[in-house]
Amino acid sequence: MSTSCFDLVVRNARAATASDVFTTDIGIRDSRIVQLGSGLPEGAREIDARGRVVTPGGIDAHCHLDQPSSSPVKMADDFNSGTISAACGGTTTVIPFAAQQKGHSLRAAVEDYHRRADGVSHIDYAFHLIVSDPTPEVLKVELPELIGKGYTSFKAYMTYDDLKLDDGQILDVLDVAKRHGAIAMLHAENSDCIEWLTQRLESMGRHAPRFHAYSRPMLVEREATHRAIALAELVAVPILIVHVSGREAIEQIRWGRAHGLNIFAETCPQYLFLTAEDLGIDDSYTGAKCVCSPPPRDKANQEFIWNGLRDGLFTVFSSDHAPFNFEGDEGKHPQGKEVSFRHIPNGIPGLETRMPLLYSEGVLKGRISLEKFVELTATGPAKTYGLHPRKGAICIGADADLVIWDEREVTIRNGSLHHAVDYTPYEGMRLGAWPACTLLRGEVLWDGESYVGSRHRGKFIVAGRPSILPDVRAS
Ligand code: DUC
Ligand code: ZN
Ligand code: ZN
Repeated sequence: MSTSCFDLVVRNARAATASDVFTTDIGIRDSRIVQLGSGLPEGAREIDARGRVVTPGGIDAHCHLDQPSSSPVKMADDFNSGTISAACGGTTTVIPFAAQQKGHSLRAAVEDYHRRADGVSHIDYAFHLIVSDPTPEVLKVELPELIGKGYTSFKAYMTYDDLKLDDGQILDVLDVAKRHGAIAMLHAENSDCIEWLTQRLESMGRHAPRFHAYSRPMLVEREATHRAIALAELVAVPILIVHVSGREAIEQIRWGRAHGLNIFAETCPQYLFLTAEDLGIDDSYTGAKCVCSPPPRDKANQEFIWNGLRDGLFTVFSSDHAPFNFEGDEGKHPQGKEVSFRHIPNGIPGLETRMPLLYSEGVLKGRISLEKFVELTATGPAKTYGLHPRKGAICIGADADLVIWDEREVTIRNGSLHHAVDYTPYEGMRLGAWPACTLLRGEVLWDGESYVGSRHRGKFIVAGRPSILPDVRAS
């Protein structure tokens, strides 16, 4: 009986990394990549990837799973359905949010979130924190302690009454990020402007979903983006602006960078493939399906986002999966009614479609290179959130998280997706690729037709210092 030195060899891969595309066999042992090269000895198992692109497993660095909401609203996906769905679309690591509730401790949020994920997740996961109540205890004790334990990123909101921080509070949390080596993610929309516009729209009887976009024009995102950059400049700390929707926020980020500031940015599929018209061109309620914040803009803004993906403005491409059903009163019909736009839960599903959409519309249509695709969907998120090079890389020592791509025609149908949400905003869209196989640490989770993974394989990953932060030795 021969004993192989590999548990698995992925043979003849056209391996794509953030810097190169090359043909190689990938030798895997004990969940990790242990050898790259041609003509590797036979493995205990073999997968022939001849003619196929193989990329690192995707990292969805902005998604919401089983995040508590105020009753009756409830997310449709928990860590079980959400992570199966992610795996079937080529994602092997998710970073959702442990959200502090005002008046409660941050530590309690993390403990609660572990109870929701541990033993349930099918793929690996780290947590971002959401800081909504930066008390002296949170700033001096809890946040530094949690950063030290591997929660090295947190989100701060400039809008939403139950989450938002004022400028002084944002300065306080940025200062903690600077001193303890974390990256702060900012949701940049001006809360007072949104409230003022919302009240005006409501007073004119304008309640339909499409007025959500009118209540959050680009100006409110532009102003808050500029303010977030100014606050970061004052503290002298890098920040990342999440879910950038179009030209005006991009211009602010370019301005910050031109002034030597370390401003990073994320965008999402909804800003490439949806427009404000998807929220309705009349007062019909189906537009509620595409209510998310910031709202999708227009075709011209989609082009600004593509340019930013191409030229390095964006480091991270995430789904911002926020899974609310359209039917039923737990989702987009709270209280079972067609409610005014201000009460429609914000968010759209997108975990499973994120990677195929960008591969198909970006790589196959010549808008971005394969290397850029890998950078945006895997390597960039891994570096930004302290998971690199264990995650987001095809290199010796990395976890064997891989996607083998099948360049075939696929029509997106919600019935074929694996999330628990009753719709997809991309219904009927025709793509040119879908994963033929998703591997997590050398185990097949998705074989191109079915989910074949076993439950509970997902592990919590302790995040390190984000590698996009300045070197500690330099400070
Ligand atoms: N906007 C957010 O900020 N989070 C969840 C979903 C959304 O639309
Ligand atoms: Zn947000
Ligand atoms: Zn979000």
